[in-house]
Amino acid sequence: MSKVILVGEPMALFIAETEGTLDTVTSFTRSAAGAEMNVAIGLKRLEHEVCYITKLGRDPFGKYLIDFLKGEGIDTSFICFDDHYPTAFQLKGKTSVGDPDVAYYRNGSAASNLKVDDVDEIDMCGFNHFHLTGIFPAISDISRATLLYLIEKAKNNGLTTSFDPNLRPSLWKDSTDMVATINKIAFRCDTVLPGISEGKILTGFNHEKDIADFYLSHGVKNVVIKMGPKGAYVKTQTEEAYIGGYHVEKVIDTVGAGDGFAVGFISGLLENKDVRECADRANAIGALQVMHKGDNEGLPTREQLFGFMEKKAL
Ligand code: KDG
Repeated sequence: MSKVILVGEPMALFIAETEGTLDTVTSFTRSAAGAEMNVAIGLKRLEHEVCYITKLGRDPFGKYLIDFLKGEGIDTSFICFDDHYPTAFQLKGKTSVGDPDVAYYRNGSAASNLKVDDVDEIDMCGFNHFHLTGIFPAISDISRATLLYLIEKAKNNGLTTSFDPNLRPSLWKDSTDMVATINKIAFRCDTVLPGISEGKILTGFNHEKDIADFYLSHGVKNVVIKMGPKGAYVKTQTEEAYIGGYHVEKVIDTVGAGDGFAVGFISGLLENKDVRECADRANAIGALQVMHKGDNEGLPTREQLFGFMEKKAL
């Protein structure tokens, strides 16, 4: 199996026990969130070796998250701690319709203070793949510089790269900066995985084929556009396909579906599958994720994934 490295900001996550606005809910369940961490967990459950880079505060949330990551079997040897800045956390509402409300407490967090100096000794030799998202460069100028440094380091070491734009407008100074930075990063990566509405914002085009062509013309090799329940559209220099989605019994929590999708596509690539098979696997994990509460609880083992995919074939 392959060795994957990721960088991101993990957060303690408090999920509301009851419906209602976040200021009125009195009871929450704690778990863990963070787009890149979700992808790390998913790839590990599919038996790839995973190493996750971040900075945590020396506080109870930092202790909780490092123990959680270790419990998931993720290599934490490149995680550093900060004595002054706290670990981030997030509140998430409970809802039966649409996306839940979220509130972030991550300004001035330890991860937003992860500097180039903290990562320059990391040896990427021996890793196969680097995955990143548009959240980490949004949390501070420091994390943005560190991410750009790590992308170059990964490329210089011959790693393949994948990028999920994961647009979070509330984390950016303005949308011009968001679009310019996200596209600058996307053009440096082999595989780009936008949602259809993100693709429209980032390129100004409305149709998935034009969005894909925009990225292909800037050097991206695989453009994979998430189309919600309809599945995915994938385009490379030589092929294109629409891959239908999986039946979802009941949507419990939409957050983390894109991370599950990324897990499916990346794991397929690492296992030398054709892009159509990668997109099919991506759709399957996206569907499994939305049927579970929490950001990473629905991410399957190999057995669970292939069992679920087989049912569609019947
Ligand atoms: O993709 C899931 C993420 O949205 C969630 O885990 C929290 O990283 C997060 C974010 O910044 O929204």
